[in-house]
Amino acid sequence: MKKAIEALKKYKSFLITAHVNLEGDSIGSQLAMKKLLDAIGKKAVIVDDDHIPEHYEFLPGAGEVSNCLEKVRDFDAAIVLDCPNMKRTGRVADIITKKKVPIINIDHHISNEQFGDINWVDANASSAGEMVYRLFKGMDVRIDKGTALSLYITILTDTGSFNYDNTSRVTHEIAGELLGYGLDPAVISEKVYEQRSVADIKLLGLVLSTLKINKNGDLAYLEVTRKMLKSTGMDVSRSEGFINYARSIENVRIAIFFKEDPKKKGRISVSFRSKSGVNVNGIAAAFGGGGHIKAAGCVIAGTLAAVEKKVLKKSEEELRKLKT
Ligand SMILES: [Mn+2]
Repeated sequence: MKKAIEALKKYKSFLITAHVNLEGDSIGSQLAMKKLLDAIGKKAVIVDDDHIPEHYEFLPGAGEVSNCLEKVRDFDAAIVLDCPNMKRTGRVADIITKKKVPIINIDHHISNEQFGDINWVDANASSAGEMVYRLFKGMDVRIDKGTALSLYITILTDTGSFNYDNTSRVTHEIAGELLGYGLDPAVISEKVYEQRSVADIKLLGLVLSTLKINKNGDLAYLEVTRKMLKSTGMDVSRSEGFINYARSIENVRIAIFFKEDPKKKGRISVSFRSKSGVNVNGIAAAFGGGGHIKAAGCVIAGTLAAVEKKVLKKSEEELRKLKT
């Protein structure tokens, strides 16, 4: 953290980015980071491969996030948030590596590959946003209401509304302090979680109808196909969170969500969630991905059926290992 602070003070202009498939933590931590840099008189621009999902557009500053990668201005350092590796930034990775500027890697994924020139990785942090919060404190920069909102969103969403085991007394203390800036948790929750369209719920119905359970009843999986996305007119990002239905089934220890890539045929994104002590980071890592102990992901080339076969085999092995 000390080295990250030194770098923020040293360089003058920054490119801030985060992972593709933007969600609460990646969006909120970037917006708060930009506020921090603005406050200490630095130039900063947020550049992402993806667009901000509609239900996060209410966040202050969300409108300034650039997706025009070809128009990226000069910058003398890059800040990569919430990414275990550079690949996760999508096309932004090229822009940064071509520039050969120092990379400041700030992340809380256990699978982080220490790809930066400065690597501040804390797998115990609830969210990348919590780490940005600590920068505000460490650099003695005042948090305003808008920043408090962005930071609160990072913790709220990455802890699954304070349900996952990255939730601690400290997480609640920080969230409590942030609410003290005049935030209304019920209003925020409604904005983040209760803006679903009818098509969202129809997509959920289609996805839930694919639910399958293994023989032992400890592995449940779901899929979303290109056809489902097309018939509902939905973006794959709208299926974020559906996997929790599979995990919520009694006795299930591993839940898997297979997603056909709507942009590229023959590419499947696989999300893993676990409970009762199963480490899915290891399973995702076996396929070139990673994440956290209880939430991880990877991308595998192949047909849905072929990818499912491979991943289910590996996951069953992992579950068997736990029993012996
Ligand atoms: Mn995160």
